[in-house]
Amino acid sequence: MKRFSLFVAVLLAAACQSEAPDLQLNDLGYFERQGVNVLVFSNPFSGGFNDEKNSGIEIIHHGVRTVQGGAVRLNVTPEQWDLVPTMTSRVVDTLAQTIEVGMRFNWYDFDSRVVVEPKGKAVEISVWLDKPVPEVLAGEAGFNLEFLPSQYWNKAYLVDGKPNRFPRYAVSDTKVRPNAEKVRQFKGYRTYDDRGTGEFIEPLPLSEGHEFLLAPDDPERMVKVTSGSEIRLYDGRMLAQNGWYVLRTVLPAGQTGKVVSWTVEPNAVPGWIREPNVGFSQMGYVPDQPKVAVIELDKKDKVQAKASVWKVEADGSEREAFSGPVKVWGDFFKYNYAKFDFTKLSEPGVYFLKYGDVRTGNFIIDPSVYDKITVATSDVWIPVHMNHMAVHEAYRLWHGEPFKEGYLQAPPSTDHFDLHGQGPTTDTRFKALELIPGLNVGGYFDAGDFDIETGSNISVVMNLITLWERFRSERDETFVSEEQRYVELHRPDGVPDILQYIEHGVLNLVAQAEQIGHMAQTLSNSVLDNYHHLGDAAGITDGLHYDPRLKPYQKSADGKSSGTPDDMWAFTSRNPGLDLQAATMFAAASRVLADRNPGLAQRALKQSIRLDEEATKLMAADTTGRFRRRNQGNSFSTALQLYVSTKDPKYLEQFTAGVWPALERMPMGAIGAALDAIPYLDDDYKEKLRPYVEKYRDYILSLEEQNPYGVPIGLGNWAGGGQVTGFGTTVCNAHRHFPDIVGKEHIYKAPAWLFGCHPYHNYSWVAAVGAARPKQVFYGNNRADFSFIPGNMAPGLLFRQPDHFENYDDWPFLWGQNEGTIAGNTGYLIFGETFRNTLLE
Ligand SMILES: [Ca+2]
Ligand SMILES: [Ca+2]
Ligand SMILES: [Ca+2]
Repeated sequence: MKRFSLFVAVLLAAACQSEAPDLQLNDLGYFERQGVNVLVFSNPFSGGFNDEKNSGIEIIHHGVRTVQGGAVRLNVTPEQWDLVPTMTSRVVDTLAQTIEVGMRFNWYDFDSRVVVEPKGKAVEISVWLDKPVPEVLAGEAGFNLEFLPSQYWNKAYLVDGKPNRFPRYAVSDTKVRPNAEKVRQFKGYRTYDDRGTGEFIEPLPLSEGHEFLLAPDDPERMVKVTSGSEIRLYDGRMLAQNGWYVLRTVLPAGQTGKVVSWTVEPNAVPGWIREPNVGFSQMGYVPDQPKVAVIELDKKDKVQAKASVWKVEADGSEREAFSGPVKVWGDFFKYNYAKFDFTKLSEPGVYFLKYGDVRTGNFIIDPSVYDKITVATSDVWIPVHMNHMAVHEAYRLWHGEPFKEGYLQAPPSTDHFDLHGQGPTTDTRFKALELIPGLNVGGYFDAGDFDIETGSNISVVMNLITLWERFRSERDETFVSEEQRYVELHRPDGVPDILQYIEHGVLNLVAQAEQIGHMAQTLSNSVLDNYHHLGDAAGITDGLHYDPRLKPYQKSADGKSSGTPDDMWAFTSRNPGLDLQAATMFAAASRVLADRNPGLAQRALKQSIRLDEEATKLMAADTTGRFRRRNQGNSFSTALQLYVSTKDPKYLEQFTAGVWPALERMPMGAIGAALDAIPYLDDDYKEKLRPYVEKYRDYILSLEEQNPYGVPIGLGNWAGGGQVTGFGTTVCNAHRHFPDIVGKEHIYKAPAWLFGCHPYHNYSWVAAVGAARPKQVFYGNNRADFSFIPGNMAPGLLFRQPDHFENYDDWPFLWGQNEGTIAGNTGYLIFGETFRNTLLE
């Protein structure tokens, strides 16, 4: 009997395997079989932030993008600022079923080609050279392919049959080599601090051989890689926490033609169908709102006719509370979508959904579910991002006081690594590398990094002012002492937190205006090796003034300075557009801070008037037109701010002269700001706005045709969470002012998306906010701990060409999907408060 069933099983397995189709080139230009997608430079390396672990040859394996970075690279484990190849050509040959990509490293005048073609269930990847590897890169250039650590760690692998296990943490062997042998990094910067040794670190291989079988213990992750050349496995996390496991073959020196060839066979589970992703709001629902789950389905999956809602009773038992039809919505990119409407269910309680074999986490129906959606952001995320302060929470130190040594003038003609640069002059009274006094006060860390991005900080203060003026939240859960440079979370101190947060932002910005004379672009790192810092911000620099007369790492006798060139720099090229934005913000801040901190309010108003005059003159005198063009966008909303602050009718004229043309030119872009003006203008203005609100309603309805979620879904390399909160705020305001045009049912779409009703998985995008399952990992400054900072809203759903959406929740390191920014998260606060107040009306 036993023998018989084994025999049948073998027969069945053989039948399945012979039926499983081979990899084929599809219409979208990648190789496909059920469970396996092999993409060849559908996403080329961009070079902007360099290696983002999003490019080259990629494999989406049973729905998860577990392999990327396939390309000729110059390092055993490339870091984010190592050189990436430029794609010079990409030819998809549908007849020959091949994809060929040309790659070039300009700096080294080094060209190569990679050809990928299907061989049954595998692909053959070959590297071709028309000229030999340049001598300086011999032994350095190789073909690399990278595997996602969180999907492989603790799993087994076989090398030429010998068993091994992928390490959970980076603990392999390294060697050091002289800096002279280091391949150039981005713009000539260095990602590492060599501590005076003159040497860089290179990881040594974990294993080497000709046949690697990865994850034989996990059929969804199993991949076989074979080659006539030697393949080595490295752990990229040895150099950078965001490194991946790298398989690599060094290109042979002095050879041309086909120099390396690999066969890569990703296993496909026979008959695999992706598990349905049932999207619902992890925050739950208020009783009278629409309640619609969106179910994301494999196109090969059969849609179930019905779904149900189950109630968890007070004694722990479960009963079906509602059952209803599932309606097919249709295809959107890779998957098929269906909706399940359970609006009729309104009794408060604890529920979960059942669709086929899927049982979701639980959610609540109750009038109070949205009451606390902004609390984690305002009580934790915002204060944790306060610069120049020590931030404590109960037993925990989030960070000590950073940058005690202050900021130096950035030298002219500095091409920076975080999208900034210092122009040919300083535009200030300071010499290159001279200390600019008084800048180490106030301000907010930009995002997952620690610079003070001036534009973002201006937006933050404006967002906080908007919050204060619209909602007057007196919430006091944070102790802030600028004198002690000390913040303690969850300790009320008698002052509304928002006013303290506004004050903290203004302190830095007003110091910039006073000390520099205008707004800096950014206060940022001078060296790349501390820009990628993770952990306590107080340790980024040594806190001692840089003295070039001392040797690096040497301290002065008085202990106040050091020879380590780690001090932060102020990038001070003047941009009058930024000065104007600051002038608007200072005007608003002066009215909000007048009672709380009259001295600071006066300083802000003085800078507002001065910057406004100077910047206006500079822009008028500008013959190149670059300032005017750059700053055309916001003029009418700026005029509104100035009108509210000063009541000067000339600003009202400027506003009305700007708003109507803007509404004609970009109706969806301008409507939010136009609605914001209603409380300050007369009834005629509101009536004149009506047809534009009707257009906006049509836009809201058109989104329901565009995708199954009814919100704008961004396709950029920074996911569109901010677009969704902006949309949510505008829909709420449109409904509040024109309820006859924009019905209340539309206001619930943005929160549903934010809290779990979206593609890929159904976790809330906001850290620690959402009942059963908020996201677990974010790209905060604690990302090395695979953690989060509560209240962070992730950008969310990242699009990868040509048809893949993703949001890793076991790997925090892709900023485009998991970072939070100070402007974005204060935008989330505005959305949250607007939504909550709209519900109350
Ligand atoms: Ca930054
Ligand atoms: Ca407080
Ligand atoms: Ca220093």
